[in-house]
Amino acid sequence: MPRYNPAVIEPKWQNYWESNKTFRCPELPAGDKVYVLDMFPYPSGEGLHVGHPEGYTATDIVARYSRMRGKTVLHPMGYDAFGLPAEEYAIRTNTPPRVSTEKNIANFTRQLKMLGFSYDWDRSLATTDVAYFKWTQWIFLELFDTWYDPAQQKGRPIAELPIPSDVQSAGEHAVAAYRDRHRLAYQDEALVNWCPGLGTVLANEEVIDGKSERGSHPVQRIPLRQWMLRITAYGDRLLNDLDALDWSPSIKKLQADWIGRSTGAEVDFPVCSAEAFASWKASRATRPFPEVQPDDSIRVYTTRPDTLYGATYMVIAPEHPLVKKIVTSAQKEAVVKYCEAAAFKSDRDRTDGDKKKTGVFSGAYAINPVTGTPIPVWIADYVLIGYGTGAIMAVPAHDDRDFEFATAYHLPVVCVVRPECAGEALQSILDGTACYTGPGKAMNSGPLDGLGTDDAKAKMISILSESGIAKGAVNYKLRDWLFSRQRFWGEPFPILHELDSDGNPTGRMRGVDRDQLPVDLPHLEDFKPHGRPEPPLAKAADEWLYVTIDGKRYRRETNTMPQWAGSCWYYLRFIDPNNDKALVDREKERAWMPVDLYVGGAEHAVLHLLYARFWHKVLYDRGHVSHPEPFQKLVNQGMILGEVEFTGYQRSDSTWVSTASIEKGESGFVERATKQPVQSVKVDETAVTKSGDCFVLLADESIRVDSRAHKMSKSRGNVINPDSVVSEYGADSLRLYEMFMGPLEATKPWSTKGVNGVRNFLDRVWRLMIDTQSDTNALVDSVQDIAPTPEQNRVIHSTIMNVTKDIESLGVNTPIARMMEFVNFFTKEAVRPKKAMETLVLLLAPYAPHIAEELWEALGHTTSLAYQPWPAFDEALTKSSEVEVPLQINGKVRAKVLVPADATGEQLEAAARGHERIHELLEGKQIVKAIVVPGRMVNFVVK
Ligand code: ANZ
Repeated sequence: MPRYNPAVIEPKWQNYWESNKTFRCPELPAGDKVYVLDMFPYPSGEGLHVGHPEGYTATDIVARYSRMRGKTVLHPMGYDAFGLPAEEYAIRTNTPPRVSTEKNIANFTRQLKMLGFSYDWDRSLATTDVAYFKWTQWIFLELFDTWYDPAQQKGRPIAELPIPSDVQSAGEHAVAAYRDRHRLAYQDEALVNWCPGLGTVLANEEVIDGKSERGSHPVQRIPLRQWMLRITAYGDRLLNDLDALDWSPSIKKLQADWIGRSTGAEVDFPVCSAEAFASWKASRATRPFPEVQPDDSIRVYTTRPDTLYGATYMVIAPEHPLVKKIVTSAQKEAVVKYCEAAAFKSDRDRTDGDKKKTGVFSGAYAINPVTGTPIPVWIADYVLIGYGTGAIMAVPAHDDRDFEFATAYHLPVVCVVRPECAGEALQSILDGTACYTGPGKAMNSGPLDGLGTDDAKAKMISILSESGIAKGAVNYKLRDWLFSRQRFWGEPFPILHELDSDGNPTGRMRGVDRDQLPVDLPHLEDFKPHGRPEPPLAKAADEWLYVTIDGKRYRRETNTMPQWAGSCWYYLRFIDPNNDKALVDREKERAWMPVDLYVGGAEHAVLHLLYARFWHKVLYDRGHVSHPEPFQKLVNQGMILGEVEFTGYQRSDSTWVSTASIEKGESGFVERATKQPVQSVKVDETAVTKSGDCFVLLADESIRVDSRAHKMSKSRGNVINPDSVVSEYGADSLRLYEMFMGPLEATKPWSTKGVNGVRNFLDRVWRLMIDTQSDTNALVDSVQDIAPTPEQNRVIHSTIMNVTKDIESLGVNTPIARMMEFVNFFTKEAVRPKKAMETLVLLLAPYAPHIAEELWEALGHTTSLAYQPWPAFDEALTKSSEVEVPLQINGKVRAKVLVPADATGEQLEAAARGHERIHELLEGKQIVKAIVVPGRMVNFVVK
């Protein structure tokens, strides 16, 4: 085989690895372990895109490198295969989702194997495997069997939940209901986005402006009985435990913001009726207001209890249970209408700062507990029912949203925090014509006056707590996790609902006995949604739907779990994929966890990682895993954009205008000088050249053009298919290129030219060792079994050192440049010591494993290099033995001298004085001073 031919080499080594099970990982690590994990893909019908191999190559480099460092490496791959596309495909084509899913998995596996990743394929799994989701259901039962004990800060078995005596005495049914209310997996009426047009419930992300993202059908918020997971109980631990993780600060912040812990107070405002208010007003009575109805207090959550004196009105969410109770007959019609309209808006729309705030007066008043003054209670959808208490005290002087609302509805604004600023800015805040949200000194606030914001908050809480009106409170943005979907292609819940003798649900439920798991999906002919918010599994045959245990009849739960479920614990199953006694063997779990490196897309920075951490903590509390966190180090790979596209601009006569000479006109761009419109024209990359920071036309370098890379998308037609890159350049070139593009975390544009560049490099590596004239892989004559020269040694050792250091810190792009330098150097050497060539092959192996194995074989080895020791370096040898030092006279370089790298100052000065040219120049001059920096420079200051 004369030339480098990846089409032959790559399948050869893939077969070798597969038949020799080269990357099979032992059950337990021998010595140090490394668990290197990729976020497993959803096997879509489109196959892999070039974004996938980016992260997978980086982890493969780490896995291969670690094996060569003698570590036992667990490096598995699988598929997150439940989900909507397979089900929609099923509806369209009447293909069972399992069939299309398996076809897609087969295609993904082919592509991943084609790229030479060193996975232990014997551990592969899909979340849709019945043997896998049996354990997903098992974990659900564990969540169902757990309550959170706030005192111990820990999930405990439901059997250990203390039952209050009044519940106990109310009977078995009450006790069961009490337990159900405390489980980590519980059922609740949740407001869901119901889309009658699509016949399904949608996630918040799928709703835009009150319409479904797909098809633009109206979406309504309706209460529906749903499964919820009590992730909020773990809010503090999910937040605090971030500290010890080796994750980027930005990802930690995203998680922390999502959890959104805030501290403040809950304060009760007694409601008074409109009549009581009217009579109070008529009598011109002053404080305190007598006729409160203490039963109907509005409890608010505030982070600024220091501003209570400035609360001039209140707002309750349209869904708040008090709405019906307090609304006056005069206001009823308007209120009902308003609340109905609010039901069509998503939380995102309601809190969108750009949208106009709306609301309606309830007719009722409440008493500000510190001023004793009645303030109006409004209903407005900028207050969400799901946050805090679903009601607020509005302080328009110090809260932007309240200020905007008060301005729109002419409600009073009372400044109670004096900021540090002065002049007009201060005056408008004091007047209530501007809002100030920062800290300052309390004013108009009775006993708080003069206190700083933090002190004022604390004092207000302490004053009000004495009379039981307020207490400190913590709130989270994090909501309990809505865990059920009205879909077919998901894990069935292992839950049975008890029926009475008439076949009606009694409200009691039980988990499926664990020895009856898995609960497989029923066979369904018809997957179509039926226009009611009832899951498709309800259409299953009675044999599936109804179960009789000990003479009692039950109906199975017909919701399915969301796609997130399977990805919450797959990393545990990889450790012990065939265990049919437990989700994972304890000893193996202890040996392999936590994951040492987890790499995946930044789009999973919040939900997947938070959900998986939550499940892990529950499993930890229940004694199934040994470590409180699953993923010790996390890296998010950057997005790969399409090729850079160039755009130039032309006048109507097709002459070019530089982008420097155009500006935005009323409709599109115009030439600045003439204000005439210009047309944008796509310019081919061969017609441009780089000039400084910009691109210009090759034909006329005064014409600048725009350059931009876009997200890859089918509609833009800029998607790169890994199959075609591999068939044209080879998998090793694709792998190498994806790393060469730049730092793993950066967003980078694709460049086919760049792939060609790394392919040329691999061709040069090949020719460095292989005689391309021979029929076999004979070595070129210059490769000889001979000791390297000192200079060759310097290149070898510094390359090893730099590549090693960079891989260790996951700088996977920079080692390639080092290897290129190495190849440049040895290409010029007449004699290429075999040792040097072997070193290069071993360094290259994690990046381009196929060519590396082939060359390793050509160098005379008979086994795979996968477990060859990684080359060692001697730092002393990386330094050049001699250095060139510039010699200056009065700061001007006049000559250079070669001296031993460790020459002392005196030796260096002597060498400088002895240099022929310097000697000449110094003759007859008076040397005022000689400045000598060993290894760096000599400067003679002369007169
Ligand atoms: C009075 C106040 C005065 C507030 C002030 C802020 C500034 P974070 O920090 O995000 O937790 N709020 C409370 N519950 C709400 C709900 N269900 N819907 C919309 N807004 C709600 O925000 C807490 C603040 O958001 C609370 O503090 C409350 O307004 C508002 F100068 O109370 B504040």
